Amino acid sequence: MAIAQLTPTERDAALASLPLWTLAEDGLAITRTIRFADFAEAFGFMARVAIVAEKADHHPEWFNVYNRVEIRLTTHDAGGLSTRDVALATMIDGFAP
Ligand code: HBI
Repeated sequence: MAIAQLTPTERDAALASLPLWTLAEDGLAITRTIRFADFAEAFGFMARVAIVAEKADHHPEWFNVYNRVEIRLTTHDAGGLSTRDVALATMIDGFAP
């Protein structure tokens, strides 16, 4: 299903509501790095996010080493940021320590 990219105004408003996220250099994604106590905590977080992401059919790009999870959110179907990324980032913030 096609979904629209956020306009620059919508993107700025979204970033203002997500202070822990950074706009990627290409402007097409938002990123956040989260550190946990250890690998078990990091992986538990990823499992919780994965369940909700799968239900929403919107999936993070992420990279994990031990206690660190680097996350990048973008909407491939839109070629950039969409409301789906904002919703997923908000959900992720709710699971993060
Ligand atoms: N996840 N981040 C992200 N972006 C998408 O556009 C996307 C997705 N998960 C599934 C999905 N799109 C489906 O709509 C199909 O395009 C696979």
